[in-house]
Amino acid sequence: MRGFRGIRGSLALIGTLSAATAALAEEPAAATPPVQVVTAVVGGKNVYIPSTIALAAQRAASLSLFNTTDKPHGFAIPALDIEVVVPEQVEQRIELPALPAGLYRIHCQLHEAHRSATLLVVDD
Ligand SMILES: [Cu+2]
Repeated sequence: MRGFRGIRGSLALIGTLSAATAALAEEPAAATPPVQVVTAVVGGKNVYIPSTIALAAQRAASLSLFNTTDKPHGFAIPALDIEVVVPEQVEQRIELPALPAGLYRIHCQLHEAHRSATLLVVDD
């Protein structure tokens, strides 16, 4: 039974954190830390980490794109007409507008073999 109470306690904590997150949601986007995305080589493949980037719908957000590799890489979201090139070993910020919920494909416009990612925008 102790384990069960432990889970309930954790759920209560999650509820508290959700309330805190909701309070933060009232802040303008500039006050919210950027969501961090890294381009890295994993197993010989260029990948985005994380490969699924989750954002709240209807809220502007900043992405910090850090290219840890030794080559420039792209970051394109065709549905949003976003296409940037991040030089090697550079961290670059991009601003996303408030978006409707949905799935948005992310890919590297420079390298077809670079593994793609997904922007998941959800109602909260
Ligand atoms: Cu690439």
